[in-house]
Amino acid sequence: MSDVLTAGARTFFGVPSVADLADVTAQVAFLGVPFDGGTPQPGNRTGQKLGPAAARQASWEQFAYAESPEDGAIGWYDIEADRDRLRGVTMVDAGDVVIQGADDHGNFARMREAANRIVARGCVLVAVGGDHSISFPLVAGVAAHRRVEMVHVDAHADFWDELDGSRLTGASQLRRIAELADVLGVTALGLRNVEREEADGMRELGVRFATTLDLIDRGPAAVVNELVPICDAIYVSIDLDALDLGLVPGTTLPEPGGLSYRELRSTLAAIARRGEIVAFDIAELNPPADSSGATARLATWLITHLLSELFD
Ligand SMILES: [Mn+2]
Repeated sequence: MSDVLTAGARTFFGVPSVADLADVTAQVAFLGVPFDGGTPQPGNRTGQKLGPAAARQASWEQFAYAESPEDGAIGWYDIEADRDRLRGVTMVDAGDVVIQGADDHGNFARMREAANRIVARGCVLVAVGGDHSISFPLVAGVAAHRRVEMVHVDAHADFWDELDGSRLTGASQLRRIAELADVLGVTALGLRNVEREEADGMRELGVRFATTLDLIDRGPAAVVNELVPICDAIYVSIDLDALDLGLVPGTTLPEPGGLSYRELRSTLAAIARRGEIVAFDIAELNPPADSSGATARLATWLITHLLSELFD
């Protein structure tokens, strides 16, 4: 009765789910990180923990996946290039990291462990948050397996040393990442709302950075080619607020004057030409602020477009 009924939980893009990371053999593994306990207070909105579920829902129709898991993606037709994209790429949904209340040490340890196991299986990790604090344990887990160049695409630098005594919020995670011995270098792109103290910190720690205006005025490829070194492995973290406020009302801290969707795609395409993107995350999808669902849809198109670059 498959023409009448549909069964099972929704996964990212309808790909098969796996119950045990040890069984993962696909080229791509999606990971939900339903955590918003790293949201800086006061004043910021929570709700990012609902991001993975909203993204799974929004992703359902963007490309097709074969009936049989080993056949991989059927893909999608890219009319602009008159080509089929993602055809045959194998993917799994690894589920969500276990998040338990009042156990942030354990929550972060599980994020780190999940990311580490996925890349150790040879999969490209695609993590969907969650607030931006998740990037620190995810990068740490990836870098423990394979040293990476870090590229952070965000309106904000997220470079506070600490905020009200916490060193692990989504306002500090890039600084924690820059302090990791297994991270070779850090580039921050798309900045436009940054405190002087953060900019000073980035200069002290040798973080390369470009503003939104730099990307728009000089073009994404010129900026990326100047700042991101040619390297073996890259981790990309994308905060949706790198995009213009009007495109991402359903993010936590939308900022005007941001990148267009095309400019972000061009930025990511240029990054993908500097080395192998072994993992990326999309942070700050905030479903309570996303009444139309358009931001979730944008986030999942961004995943589709970036994966299409990686497997072109
Ligand atoms: Mn951020």
